[in-house]
Amino acid sequence: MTSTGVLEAARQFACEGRLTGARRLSGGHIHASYHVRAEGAAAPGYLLQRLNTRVFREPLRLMENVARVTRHVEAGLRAAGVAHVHRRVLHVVPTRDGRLAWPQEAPARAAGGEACEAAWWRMFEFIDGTTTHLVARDAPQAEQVARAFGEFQARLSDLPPPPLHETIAGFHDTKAHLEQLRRAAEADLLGRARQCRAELAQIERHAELAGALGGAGGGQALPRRVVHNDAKISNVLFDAVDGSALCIVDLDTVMPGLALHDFGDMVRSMAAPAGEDETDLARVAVRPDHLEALRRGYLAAASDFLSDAERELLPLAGPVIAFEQAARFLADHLAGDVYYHTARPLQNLERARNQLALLESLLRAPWPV
Ligand code: GN1
Ligand code: MG
Repeated sequence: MTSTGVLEAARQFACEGRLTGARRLSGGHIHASYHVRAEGAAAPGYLLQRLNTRVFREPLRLMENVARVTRHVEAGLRAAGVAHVHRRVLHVVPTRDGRLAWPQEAPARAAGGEACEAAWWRMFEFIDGTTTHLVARDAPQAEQVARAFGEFQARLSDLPPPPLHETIAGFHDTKAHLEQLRRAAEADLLGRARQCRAELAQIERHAELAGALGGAGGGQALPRRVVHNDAKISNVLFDAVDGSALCIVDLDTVMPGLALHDFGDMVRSMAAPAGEDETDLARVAVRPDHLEALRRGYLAAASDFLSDAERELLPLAGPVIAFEQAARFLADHLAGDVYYHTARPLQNLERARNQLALLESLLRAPWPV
């Protein structure tokens, strides 16, 4: 996408100042993100995103959710007298005609004659002076992030009806992800199944994890709450100066789900010293002090609303989500890397191996008491 094309999209939004340039931001497996500079605006520029409509098929419903969630969190922060609210929650910038996203019409044919897809864009105020992390630097940082996601769930626990839209159906349906993997292996479109027999077998050995959060306390279903659904450390902005966790981002999958799925993603992204793209699997090993910090941080914010059944199943949340993510990466490898952005061949297979190493390490790690 050319810089002119990005600026053309940016100009559809009700932003202030003169837009002077756009820079592609790295990170994120799904959308393309840009920092748009604006001279003379109160905000330090804008975050413009081209939405991946293969993954999120209904951009306006998605943005309705994001707008409701951000407004609710903002109101809660203001009511609690929290300082610098504009740095602690995303702020949606609507289009000039008041819509939450801009549908860019597809040109009939691109210059090269190749068909071009329509695109949807959205904008937020940019939050500057922040950094992100792919893994937790130390146990206090892990504790802080876990508390931040717990507070996020707590703030959304009184979101007024109606329920949020389901932006991706069955998003954390672990059984469905396992089935999808089995189908991808069966179809074996690219002849890759032979090369990942060991990983497929390893997943099958842990297949019972797919139903592990299905019920507790005599088969009772766990409560559905408004949760983030992608609660990894890279979805938190930290203050570049004091290192504190400032703002939770990537709100595309905030919708009804299980609180434990969020806790599982916290464990998945912070228990080990290496992230999901690490290929040295010796580094993908659980740090027990981080596990303890995650539990402490999360319970500090969430213990008021968690049920006994949820509390009992906390130790299984990390393994379930590592299992699910391994199945998703492996299924995408088998299907030809159609879902997750990849930078090199075999990256999804390597990610699956990484998540399986994490899973084995989590299953061996003693749960802190
Ligand atoms: C995707 O776009 P990103 O990197 O925040 C994915 C998550 C996965 C994650 C793996 C909509 O998130 O579910 O856990 O990659 N998001 C979607 O890191 O599929
Ligand atoms: Mg995401």
